[in-house]
Amino acid sequence: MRPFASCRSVVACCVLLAAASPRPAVEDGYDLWLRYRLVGDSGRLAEYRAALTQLVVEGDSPTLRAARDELSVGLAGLLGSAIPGADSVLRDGALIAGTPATSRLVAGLPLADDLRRAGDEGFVLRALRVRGRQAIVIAGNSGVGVLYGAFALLRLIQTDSPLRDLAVVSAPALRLRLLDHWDNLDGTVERGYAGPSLWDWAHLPDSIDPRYRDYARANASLGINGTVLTNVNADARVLAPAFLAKVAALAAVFRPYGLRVYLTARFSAPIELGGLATADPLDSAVRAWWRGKVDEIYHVVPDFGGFVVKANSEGQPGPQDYRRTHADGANLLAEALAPHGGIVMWRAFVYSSEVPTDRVRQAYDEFVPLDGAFRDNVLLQVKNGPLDFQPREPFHPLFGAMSRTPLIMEVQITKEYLGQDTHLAFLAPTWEEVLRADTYSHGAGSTVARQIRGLAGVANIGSDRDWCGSDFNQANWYAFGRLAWDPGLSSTAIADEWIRMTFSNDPRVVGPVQAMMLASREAVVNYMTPLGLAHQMARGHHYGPGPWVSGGRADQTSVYFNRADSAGLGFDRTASGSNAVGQYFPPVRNRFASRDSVPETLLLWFHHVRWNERLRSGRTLWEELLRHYEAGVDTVRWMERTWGGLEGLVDAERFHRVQGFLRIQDVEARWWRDASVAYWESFSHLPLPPGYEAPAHSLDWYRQLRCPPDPRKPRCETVMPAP
Ligand code: GCW
Repeated sequence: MRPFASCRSVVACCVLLAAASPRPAVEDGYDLWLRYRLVGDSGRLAEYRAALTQLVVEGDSPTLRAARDELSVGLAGLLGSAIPGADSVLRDGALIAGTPATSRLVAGLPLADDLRRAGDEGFVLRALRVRGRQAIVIAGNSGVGVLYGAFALLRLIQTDSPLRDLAVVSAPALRLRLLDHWDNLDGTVERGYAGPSLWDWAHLPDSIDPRYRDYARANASLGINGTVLTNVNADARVLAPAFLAKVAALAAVFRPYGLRVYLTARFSAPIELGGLATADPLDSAVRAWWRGKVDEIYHVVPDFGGFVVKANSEGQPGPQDYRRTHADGANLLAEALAPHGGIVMWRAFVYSSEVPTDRVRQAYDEFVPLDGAFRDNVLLQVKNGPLDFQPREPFHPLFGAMSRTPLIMEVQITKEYLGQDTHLAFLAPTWEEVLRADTYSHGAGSTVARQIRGLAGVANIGSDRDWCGSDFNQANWYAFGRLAWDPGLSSTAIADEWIRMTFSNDPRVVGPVQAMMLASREAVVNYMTPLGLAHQMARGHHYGPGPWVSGGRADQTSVYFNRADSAGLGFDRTASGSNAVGQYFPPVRNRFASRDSVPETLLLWFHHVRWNERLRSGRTLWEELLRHYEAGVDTVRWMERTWGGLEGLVDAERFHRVQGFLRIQDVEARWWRDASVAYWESFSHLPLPPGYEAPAHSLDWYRQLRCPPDPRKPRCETVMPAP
């Protein structure tokens, strides 16, 4: 078998089809979930047309103009014709939008309580009578609240919801809702699978790509209020005047949409840019340099948000280079930002191969002793799990453990470890699982969502026409934004909205696509890293299986994490092992530590289990492991069939694109299963049960496959040897 031959020809076919198409690709993905196509598949069109006959946006700030533009374009598309603006008479069906300060109509309405609940950024949507006319009102205390409300109203129409008794008050649960771009100044994107960076540094600040505005619109539609433009593996040059002018140009485009700009700060910038001999955080010249630099930034970007910093991690410079602590480093920048209201998001993603303890313990060990040592405007940015954005990890033990330091949770929207551009993996369930996890830090009910001030998502956006490299990857940008606004939303509800806005309200589409999305992440877990395994991907680019990866830096290898041996599989993190389990609060600690109560999904994360040992299911580890790999592959096949059943219900362009990627996923899910099972078999020496689909090749065959080093889309086709 040549596992990659089929996917190659499908990709080629798609390219040819696109090239042969005589008309512009209408469903090329550019419009994201803001397509605003006629609500033809809704029985409510007549109701919507009657309810929305006149657009009255009172106020004239850039943000209110953005709200007006969005409503007029959106409603014209959804309802099939433009709705007239304000004139001297208020009509039945008026859509009134504004703040009490900008709108006499809004100020005259009994909305004081609702507006109080809406806060600075929230909004009120109400159907009510205004001056004797039946109206719909979008009210906020700020322009951006109104803008968010406008998007929320459009979403209700896009998702076929009734407007008659509309009464919504919505306010974001988290203050910081940010995208983190890992974009480099040379246009490459670390772990980006959607083309080169969106930021066209070469042509900024004079030439402004219209996409920047659409990027801001998409973020505002979700309530995302900040964007970190640059990679955490930072380049000091972004802080030089020429680049700051470019940053200022982007900030000007984003500002009306409530989207603040942040940058990553390279700790050694005072040396590289300032010509100083040191970057020691306690050195007075270094402090003066950062103060001057920050003043300079605020001069050109008055609403600059602040810095994200990766320090003393994976080779990045940091305060420990000068025998100072992370708190010394963070406080240096915080001190410079404080007079301007800026913040520092200091990353907790630190681990060192020189430290002999279990890698997943190290961030907690490093930062808990520093609790209380940070300035007020420092937040510690903690990844969702203690390792590194794996298909599944337990929640990070730092959540709840830093009572005097505000935390922000970082998740990865780009699917570095989950099949990158092609594999369908809807990530909302991953994030929902963590947000709802109970840390017990302050007794029962201390969920992770309650321990954080913000959510940062490593963006999956590039300059590909469809922004995210695949139609379904867009759902992860969407889900991230919705959860950052309301961490209590369910994955099911988010998928439902996204499908209706992106594809259709037709129940024959919504039901099956929702089922696919909700099953997809567990499928990836099953065929890549079932039962709590982690970091079994190929070295470097992390694409494809590599459970045998060893050598080099130990704490980045697969064998470090799987601990496979002739006795069994899994990492003992109980008291008899690394005792990482001890970093959790008691009831959680005990649940994870005990073989009787550890969730099966995390079994091998916390325990080394004998191959023949019986699990709670009654099956042995070996049997259970095989079942999970098989289930992963079966789910992908089922997704392929389910999608195949939608032909004719989904436009042909997207139907074929998704179909092609599902074929790739099918081939690669089997590659994952077979390579992994062949490898585990070399330790367990146990037979495969009768009827089990045996690996197509020998272990040696899988081991010698080589993918190119970190290419944009690392298919292995060019290097796949003949069987
Ligand atoms: O997930 C790992 C990635 C690195 C990344 C690092 C981090 C930006 O493999 O590419 O570097 O995490 O989060 O800093």
